[in-house]
Amino acid sequence: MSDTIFTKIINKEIPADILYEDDMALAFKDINPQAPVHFLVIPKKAIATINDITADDREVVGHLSVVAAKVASDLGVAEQGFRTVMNCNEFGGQTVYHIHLHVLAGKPLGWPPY
Ligand code: IU
Repeated sequence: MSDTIFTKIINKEIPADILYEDDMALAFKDINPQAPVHFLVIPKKAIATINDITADDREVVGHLSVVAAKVASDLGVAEQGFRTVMNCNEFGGQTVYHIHLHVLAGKPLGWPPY
């Protein structure tokens, strides 16, 4: 797949407000927050959509939730609660084709999301 802007963030070619990084994943603040706390957790491996995840990606994809909970805890929002969302393709509202877990927190969130 072609690189997205998230590859540039991973490679530190463009700045981002990074909250956490390890060998598999990166978490950074969303540039256009939809809640008082809104950050993204992305794998360093470029996977375009949920549809492109394979069995070999189980560890890295599962790790995204581990990082989401850790960063939420570090930011003091884990106990109140938060929402994770991974959009897929056009109808899912995906705009950046490098999978990412949205983590939204800091206020009671409405449901359903429309
Ligand atoms: P989506 O699920 O693909 O729609 O989410 C993409 C998100 O990436 C969206 O919330 C953007 O605000 C966010 N984002 C960002 O944080 N930094 C960027 O440089 C770009 C998009 I482009």
